[in-house]
Amino acid sequence: MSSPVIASAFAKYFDLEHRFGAFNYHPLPVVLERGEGVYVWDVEGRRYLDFLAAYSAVNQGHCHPRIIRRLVDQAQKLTLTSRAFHHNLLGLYEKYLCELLGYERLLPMNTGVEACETAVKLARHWGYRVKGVPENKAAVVFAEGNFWGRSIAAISASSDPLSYTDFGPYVPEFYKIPYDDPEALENILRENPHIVAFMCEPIQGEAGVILPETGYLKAVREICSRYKVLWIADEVQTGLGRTGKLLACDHEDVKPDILCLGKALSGGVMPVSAVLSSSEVMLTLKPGEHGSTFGGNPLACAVAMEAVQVVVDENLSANAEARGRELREALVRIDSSRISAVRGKGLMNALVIRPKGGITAWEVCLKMMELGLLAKPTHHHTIRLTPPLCITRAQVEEAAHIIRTALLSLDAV
Ligand code: IF1
Repeated sequence: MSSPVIASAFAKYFDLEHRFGAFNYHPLPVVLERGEGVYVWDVEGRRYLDFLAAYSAVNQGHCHPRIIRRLVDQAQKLTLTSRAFHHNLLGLYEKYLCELLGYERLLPMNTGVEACETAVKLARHWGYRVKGVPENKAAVVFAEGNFWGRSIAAISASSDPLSYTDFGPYVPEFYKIPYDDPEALENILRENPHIVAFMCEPIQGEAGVILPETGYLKAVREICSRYKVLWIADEVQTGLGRTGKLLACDHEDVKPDILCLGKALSGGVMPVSAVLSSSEVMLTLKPGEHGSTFGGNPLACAVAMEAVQVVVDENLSANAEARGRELREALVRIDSSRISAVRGKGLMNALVIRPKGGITAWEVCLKMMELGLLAKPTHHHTIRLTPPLCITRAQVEEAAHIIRTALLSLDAV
């Protein structure tokens, strides 16, 4: 923290977390208390452009008035019935999202990791009941560099030692192949007839915004179909406008067998996730075989319908495409030897920092914070730049100016 004034104002909040919390995060030293659109404010009233957008959960912008109104209205009416009873919004919500995205059926969950885990369970079930895989032999293939959460299944699929070390034993029959490598996929499917699914992100997020070659998703689609293996697309982060299309898979006009959504499905208001698929896959589940107390609750259904309709009504996909281009153009114009790469699609972007003179991506983020922009470094010196999709051209310029100023002021050191 370079400013002692801010540090002292934040100290009591840091101190409480330090005394009573778990240390499983390393946040930037800022304490936020309010958000609106692309902006958030700290407890001292300082305003920041939010270039993390809660890891793409706040695509619609903070506290979107339509989503909050729907949340409050529904909260005053009915919040949770459990799935022991029907309620008046679940079917409407399922129909709405299925028709919008071209799927036959939807299964509601809460967090992204639950949606992904559900997809894997569903694929195993389909493997036994439809594909004819022998008992307990079902295998699932994942792409190296994947990230789908912190559950034991998710870390079993992970290739990041930080995620899985000392949390074993792991889920068996999970295999990892290189990302963006159709040949590796074909090879493993050829070798093992018990593979039921291949799961991947259309653009890898946690791995550092890794864009596959154009044609990869089409190849994955074709190979999976040929080997009668389900393709699971994890669009928890890339979905709902983030990459410039409603789904990132739309860039290659391909449709996964199982689609996982989360994050922006609620506009960042509450955890809402979903798994979509065909009847053939979804109807292998019978009562009692899967579920969740909160999954598909009335509050979530109301909020999700409104949140997705906001993405549609406000043309947020198109805005992501246009503003993303402007952002990348502005970033590549910055004349700083600290930038080693700029990449992305729509508003899922990465700025890769070349560490030198003791200045890493972390220091760049601290400097940007001081100048009024919040972003977070990930592995490999990559700073993720993923603002809410409602960002305007002027706000992109404001952000680019801050990023430029931060980099150049560090150059001067
Ligand atoms: C954290 C990153 C983002 C996801 C994809 C499923 C999930 C996620 C593609 C699980 C979650 C998160 C969680 C967040 C950090 C984060 C992240 F930095 F790891 F890479 F978004 F960019 N599939 N992503 O990205 O969803 O269960 O969390 O709702 O703090 O762990 P969840």
